[in-house]
Amino acid sequence: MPSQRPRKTACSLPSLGMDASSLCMDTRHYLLRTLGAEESASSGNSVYTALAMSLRDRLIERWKTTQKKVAAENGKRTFYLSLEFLLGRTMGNTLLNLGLEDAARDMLTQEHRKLTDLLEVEPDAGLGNGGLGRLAACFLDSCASLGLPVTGYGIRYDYGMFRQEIRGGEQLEEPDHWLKNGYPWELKRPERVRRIHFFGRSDTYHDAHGKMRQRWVDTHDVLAVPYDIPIPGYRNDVVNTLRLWRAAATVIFDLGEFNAGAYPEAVAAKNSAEHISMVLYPNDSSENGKELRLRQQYFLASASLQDVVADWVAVHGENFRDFAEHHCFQLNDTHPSCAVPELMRLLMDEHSLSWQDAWDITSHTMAYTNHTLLPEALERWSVRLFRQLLPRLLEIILEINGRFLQEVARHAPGDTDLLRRLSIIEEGGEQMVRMAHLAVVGSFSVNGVATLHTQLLRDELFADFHRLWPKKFNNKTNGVTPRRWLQWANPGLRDLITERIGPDWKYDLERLRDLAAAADDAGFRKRWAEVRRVNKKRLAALVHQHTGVTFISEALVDVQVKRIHEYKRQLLNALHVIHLYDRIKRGEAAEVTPRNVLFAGKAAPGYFMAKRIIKFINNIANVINHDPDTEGLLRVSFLPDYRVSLMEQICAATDLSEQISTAGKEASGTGNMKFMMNGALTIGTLDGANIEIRDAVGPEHFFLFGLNAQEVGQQRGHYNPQIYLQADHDLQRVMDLIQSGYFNAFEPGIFDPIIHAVTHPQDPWMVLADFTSYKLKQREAAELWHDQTEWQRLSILNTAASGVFSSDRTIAQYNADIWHLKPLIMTP
Ligand code: T68
Repeated sequence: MPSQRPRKTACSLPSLGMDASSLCMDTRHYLLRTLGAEESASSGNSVYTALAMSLRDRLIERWKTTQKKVAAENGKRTFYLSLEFLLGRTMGNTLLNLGLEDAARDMLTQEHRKLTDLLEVEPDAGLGNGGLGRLAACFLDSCASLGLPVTGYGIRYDYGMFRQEIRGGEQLEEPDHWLKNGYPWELKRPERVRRIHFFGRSDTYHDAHGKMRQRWVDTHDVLAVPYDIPIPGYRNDVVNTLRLWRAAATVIFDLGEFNAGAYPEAVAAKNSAEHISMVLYPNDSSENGKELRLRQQYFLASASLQDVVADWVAVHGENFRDFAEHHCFQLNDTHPSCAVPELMRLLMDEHSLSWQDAWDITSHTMAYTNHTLLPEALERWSVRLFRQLLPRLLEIILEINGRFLQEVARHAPGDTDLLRRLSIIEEGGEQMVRMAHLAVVGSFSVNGVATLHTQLLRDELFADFHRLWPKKFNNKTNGVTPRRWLQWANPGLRDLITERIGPDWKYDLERLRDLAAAADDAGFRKRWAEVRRVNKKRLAALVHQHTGVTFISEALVDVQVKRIHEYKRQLLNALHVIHLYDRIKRGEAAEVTPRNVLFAGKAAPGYFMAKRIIKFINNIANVINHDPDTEGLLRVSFLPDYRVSLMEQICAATDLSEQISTAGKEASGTGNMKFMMNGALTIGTLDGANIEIRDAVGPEHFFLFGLNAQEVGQQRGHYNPQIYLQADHDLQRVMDLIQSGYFNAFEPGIFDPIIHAVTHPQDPWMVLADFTSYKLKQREAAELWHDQTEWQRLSILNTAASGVFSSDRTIAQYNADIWHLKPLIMTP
């Protein structure tokens, strides 16, 4: 019999059901057939994984359709380049966005399991430090929800942000092995691996047409392997992609060495390549200048740009004429700004474009977001390191700078000081590459993240650039995704809001305005307070479980959670806590409003003062919580291992949100928005987005205190903390108590650095300058707490005014002013 080739059959799969029984069938299938678990005795972990796989199937269906649609439309696309994506957990968000929450709950109920227990199995994907990384994650959610074709590019770190333990009041760092049980939300794409060059040298040669060209030779290469995570939009069938790169060796073993018996040497090469994506740098506001960090930065930029260029070439061949019209690269701070010289290199060295053509494309596709004004956080890399690690890139950077400075010199002949200030290369000591200057010169758009911050960029940090190119600069006030931060984190409030104003706010958060009228409805206020009370009970249980501290029921929940940094002034809050304690001790207990003060946050492992502040807070908490005089009046706790999934519980249960940075130092803040959305009142300085929060809710509904940014600037150079100490007797008592060793009885001297920091005229954060006005505002807040009618009214008004802080608004503005993408419309 002649062998017959099997007939080709069109085998299209039926769409997956979106009801509880389809979900149940699939989850059982994965549990029993893929994971090989015993149905009756399967662990939470296997059930979690099986459900995740069933959900992933439903995501992949929509992912494919979205990708086809994007290809068919052949429109412009944006690529969000970020060293950090702080995703947190994914299952809840997937259920919410796909509309499968009830189906999953019903299915699990039938199995005698609780959804809430299952969700706790998932480790947070902690691939970020704080605000900047979480912003990237909120933006991806908004882009997908608005149907914008935006792809995230990042690094798949084996170890994310360290896990924080508190022992004896001090921070201990433990590695975060978040992948140890596998990660069901990613798909490896080995067929799209890219090769990344390091070291070597730049070589001049003549091409086939006799043209003189450059190429990068004798390189040590590393492979970049992509892992894709689906990013679903909110109930719109759009699924975008977050592509994370993992480093791998080009050859697993050096066979020569291996055969010669040098096993460790042979394996070493593999290890050194894989180190690149091993661990996230845990610094949130200082650059550390480590070579490995620069390797990570270039690795991300090169892999992502090669990926995009390869897709272009596959469709358009070597014709790059329309490339700029089809692409935008949004740089999340300067961390991925190697993208500027790297795109130049790819276009010139690998695709034969002229300098001018490559520059036209690069400078019309790059857009840069700045997140900080702090000088210690502005990235500078030594020219020496660049020359060694990325010689061809340095050559291109020097050429960009040379051409740029020539243009400046034409505009301002003879102004050598201006050239020195604007140069991408800092001269003087060791030559350094100023990454922010590289990003500004190479981008068509530069934005800050809140109105004040953008103003300070224009007037101070980038004043010379702003005079040169005023139109390049724009503001995009940050936002947060209302799916995770209101709907998911606070289902009680979500349902109450929907009952009152209907469901439209879920698609347009500005509709929360309609809630304002309900603030005057006593019945509604009561239910609002009841939802918040339930949330607070849940938080109290969590705090008790992890710290042993028992919250006072019905007391004001006063919260400061964020990275520990001197500019964020956890110390100011701590001094105020000591003041409250002092009032209790000196017989004013009757005037002290019962309060639970909650702190949480991580300190960069090398940041001595931040770690000492953690110890200080823990010692204060220990003394206060064990003093019987404080019973029912004051509780203080430091919740360890602050992360996205903890904030989901905290923000829904907070009465008073502490946003107390030194004015001019916090670029925006985004925690402030999460608290407001959930009905917290804010006590804060005129800094970052606090200013816009106050404008939105009305100045009379915001506890404002402290110096403004201008006043902070004016004090610089003649700041004298002694004046503030002498003027406030309460402050003197607080400082005396600390000085007396009251909070470090068996640890002599450990808080001397703190006393020194706040009493020294060089204190850049001016903690004592703001103490008195802070104390008075805290007193106002405490008094208002006694008027629960008014407090709940303001709580509702805060939520009602929070619509503008949706990241959907932010992304719509990025799109209108910078990206100009056409939204995808998915037809069923
Ligand atoms: C934050 N920056 C800003 N940086 O501090 C905050 N830095 O005001 C703002 O709201 C937020 O960005 C979003 O715009 C950061 O979070 C970092 O995490 C970071 C990481 C590495 C190096 C430097």
